[in-house]
Amino acid sequence: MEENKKKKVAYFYEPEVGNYYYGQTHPMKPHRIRMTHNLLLNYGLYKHLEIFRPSPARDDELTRFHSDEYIEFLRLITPDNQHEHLRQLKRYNVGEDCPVFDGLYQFCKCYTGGSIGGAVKLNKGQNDVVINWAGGLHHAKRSEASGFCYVNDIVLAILELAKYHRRILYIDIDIHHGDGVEEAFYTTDRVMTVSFHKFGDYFPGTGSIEDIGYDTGKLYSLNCPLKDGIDDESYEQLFKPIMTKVMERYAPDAIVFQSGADSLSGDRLGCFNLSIKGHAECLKFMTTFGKPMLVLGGGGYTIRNVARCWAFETGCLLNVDLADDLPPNDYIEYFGPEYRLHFTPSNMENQNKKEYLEKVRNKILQNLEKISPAPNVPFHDVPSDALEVDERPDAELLDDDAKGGGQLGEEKKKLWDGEIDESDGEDEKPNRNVSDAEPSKRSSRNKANGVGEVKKENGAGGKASDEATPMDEGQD
Ligand code: V1D
Ligand code: CA
Repeated sequence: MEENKKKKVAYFYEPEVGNYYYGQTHPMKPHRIRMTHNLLLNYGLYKHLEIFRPSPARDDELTRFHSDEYIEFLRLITPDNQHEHLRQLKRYNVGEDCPVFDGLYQFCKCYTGGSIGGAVKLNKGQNDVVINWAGGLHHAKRSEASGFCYVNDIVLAILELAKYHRRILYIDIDIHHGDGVEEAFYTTDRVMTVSFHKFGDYFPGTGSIEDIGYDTGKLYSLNCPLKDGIDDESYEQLFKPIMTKVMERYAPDAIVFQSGADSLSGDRLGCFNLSIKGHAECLKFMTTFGKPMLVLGGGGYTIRNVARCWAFETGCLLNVDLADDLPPNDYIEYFGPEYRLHFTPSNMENQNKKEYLEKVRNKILQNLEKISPAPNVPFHDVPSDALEVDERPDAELLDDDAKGGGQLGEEKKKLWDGEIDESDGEDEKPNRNVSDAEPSKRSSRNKANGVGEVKKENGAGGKASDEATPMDEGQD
C-alpha cells in the first residue's frame, strides 16, 4: 500500500454496545463507545468511513483461543444464577473487576465480532485500516477473565490475521500491560507484542523489561515499563525510535494497535500525563509504514476524554482535521465547560527522568538488534475464513443527526437508560491523577496458556483438530 494514497477505512459499531452496564461503581463504561460514535458522526466522519455493524462472534470462534469450559460458563452465567456457581466464579476470576452483568455474553460476542470481522476485512484486502473502538480487551486469558476483560478479542483477531499474514505486530499503548496478548504469543515469532505501560505497584503487575519471550518467541515480546507522569515529549522519545527499529527488524505484514485511552492525562484510573495529540501521534506514526492495520480501543475511564481521543484518532486515520470547537452532539453536557476537543495536560511531575528513558530505550533497542531480520515463516494451507461480516455499509449505524430521524435501538431492550449516574460524576473531575490499583500481582508465565496449547486441546477434545493455524505450522 502506498503511503500517501487515501486509505480505505472501515469502522465497526454495534448500536447496542452502550447499553451494557458493568455496575454503578465500576469504572468501565461501555457508554463511552456510544459517546465516541456520536461525536465522530457529528464531526461528519461518517462521510469518509465505511460503517459496519459487527456480526456477533460465534461460540466456535471464541474457542479458537479460550477453553470450551470457560466459554460455556460465560454463556450460562447470569446475575440471577451466579449465586449457584460460586466455585466457578472464583475459578474464572469473575467477581469485582469482572462482574456478571445482564447480557455479558452478548457483550463479549459483540466486541469480539468487530475485531474478528475487522481482521477478515484486512485479510481480504477490502480495507487498509479497520477500527473497532469496542475491542482491545487485552487482559483476558484462555480460561480466565481479568481486568474488566472476558474474551480476548485481540488474540482472536490476531489468529484470524495469521491465516494470511506471516508476521503480525501488536502494539499496546493502554497504561496497563497487555498481558493476555503477550502471554498468548509468548512462545512464537509469528507475532511480536510491544506494550508501553506503567510498571511498579500497578495492575496487572507483569511487563518487566526483562520479559522478552520464550523459546521460538524469545526477543519477540517487548516491554516498555514507565513511571507516573510521562508527558508527550518523553513518550515520543521512546515510542518513535523503538517502533522504527521494530519495523526495520521485524518487518510485519500487518499491525494491530490497541489504543487504550487510560494513558491520557486525568484518567480516572491512570497516572500518565499525555495529551490527545501525544496519544494520537503514536497511532499516526504507525500509519506512515503503510501496513494493513486493525485499530482497537481498550481502557479509558474519564469517559469524556475517551470519546474526544478516539473521535480525534478516527479523524487522524482518515486524514481529516477536526475543529477544536466540539460540534453539537447528544452528550454535549459531558464536555463542558470548555466544549473543546483538546485539553491541556496537568502540571504533575514527570517521574521518567532523562537517564531512565535513555536506559529503557537503549536496552530495548539492543534487544531488537539481536533478532534476525524478518524471520521467515513456512506458509502452507490457508485455513477457512472466520465469520462473514455483513458486506453492506449499515445505514442503521448513523444516528439521528447523521441520517435525519429515528432513535437507534429504540425498540430493543435497554439494559441502561443512558443517564449519568453518581459514579459517572467521577469522570467529570478535571485531569486528576488517581490510581485505584492495588499492589502488583504477577501472573504465572505458563507456556501451556499459549497458542500451542490451543491446538492440543482442540485435538484432544475431538473438535477442530484439523484446523491447525499457520502459527502452529511455524512452530513445528
Ligand atoms: F476501581 C474499581 C471499582 C470497581 C471495580 C474495579 C475497580 C478497579 C480499579 N482498578 N479495578 C482495578 C484493577 N484491579 C485491581 C485488582 C485488585 N487486585 C486483586 C486486582 O487492581 C484492574 C484494572 C483493569 C484495567 C483494564 C484496562 O484498562 O487495561 C483495559 N484495557 O482494555 C479493557 C480494559
Ligand atoms: Ca500497554
